Amino acid sequence: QIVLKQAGLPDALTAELSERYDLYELAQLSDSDLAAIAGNVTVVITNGEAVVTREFIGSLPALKLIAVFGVGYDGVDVAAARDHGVAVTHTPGVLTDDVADLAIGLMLTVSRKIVAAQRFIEQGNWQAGGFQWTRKVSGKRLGIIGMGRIGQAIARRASAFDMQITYSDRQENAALPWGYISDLPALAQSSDFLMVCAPGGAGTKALVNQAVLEALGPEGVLINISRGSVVDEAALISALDTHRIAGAGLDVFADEPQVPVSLQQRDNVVITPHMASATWETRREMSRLVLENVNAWFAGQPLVTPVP
Ligand code: 8YV
Repeated sequence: QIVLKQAGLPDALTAELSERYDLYELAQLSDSDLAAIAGNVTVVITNGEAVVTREFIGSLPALKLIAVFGVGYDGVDVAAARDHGVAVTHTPGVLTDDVADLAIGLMLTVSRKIVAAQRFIEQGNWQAGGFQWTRKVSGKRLGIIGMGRIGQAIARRASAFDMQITYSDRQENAALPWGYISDLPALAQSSDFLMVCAPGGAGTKALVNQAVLEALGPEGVLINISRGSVVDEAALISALDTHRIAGAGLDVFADEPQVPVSLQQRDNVVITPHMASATWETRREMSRLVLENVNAWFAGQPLVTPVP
C-alpha cells in the first residue's frame, strides 16, 4: 500500500508520512517508475494548486483516498473520484481565520496604499513632500461573493470596521445578518470593496467578468483570496489599465506561479503569492488534518473531513 505525494507539502508532514507509510513523490518518479507502483497506490496527497485529473485517477486502480492539503478541492476531479469509488478529504475550518485576516489586510493595504507608501520612503521621496492622500476603509460598503466559512469570517471582521456588508451566493442564508444580492453586477454596484470568496471550479469560472468590474466602478477595489479562475484576469487588467476600477488586492492568479507583468509594479495593485493560509500555526493544523484523514483511512475509521 503506497501513499503518493503529488504536490508540495510542509517538510514536517512529509517526514511524518514517510515515517508511517511507504511514501513516494510523484515529481521524483519517471513514467516507468510510476507504472511499476501504480497498482499499489492507495492514497494520493495533493494540495490546493495541483490538478488531479480523471485520467490520473483512472491510472491508479487501487486508489481509495485523495487527501487535499487545503480547503479548496477544485483541482480534483471529484466526479471522477466518485465514479472510481475514491474518497476525497480537505482541510476546512483551520485556515479560515488566516484567509480572512489576509483579505482584510489586502483591503487596507490597497486602499491606504501601504506598499506604495513604503516605496515612497525607500525611494527617498519624503524629503520632497508628503505622500498622496489615500481612501478610507471604515464605514464603506463591502460586497462578498461567496458567503461560506471564509466569507463570513471576513464579514465579521469587516463589521468591526463599521462596514455595510452585502453578499451573493447560490442562495440566501436567512440566518446571516447581512443583506443578500444575488445579481453580481448589482452587488458590485453597491460595493466599494468587492471580495471574491467563492470556491474555484467550473461553476465559478470568470464569475467576476467585465460587466461586474464595470459595475464596481472607478472608485471600487477588487480583492481575491479564493482562486484566480473566479476572476477574468484579462478583464481585470483591462479595467485597471483604463481606470474603470480603482485597484485590486490579489493573493491568487489564473496561472500560478505566473503573475502577469501588467499586474506588477502598480501603486494600486497589491499582490501576494497565494499565501493566505501560510502561517506556521495554520500549516501545522492543515498538516494534522491531512495526517488524521490518512490515518483514519488506513485504520478503517470514518474520515475526519471528507469533502461534501
Ligand atoms: C493551498 C488553498 O492549499 O486551502 C486552499 O484551498 O488554496 C491553500 O491553502 C495551500 O497553498 C497549499 O497548496
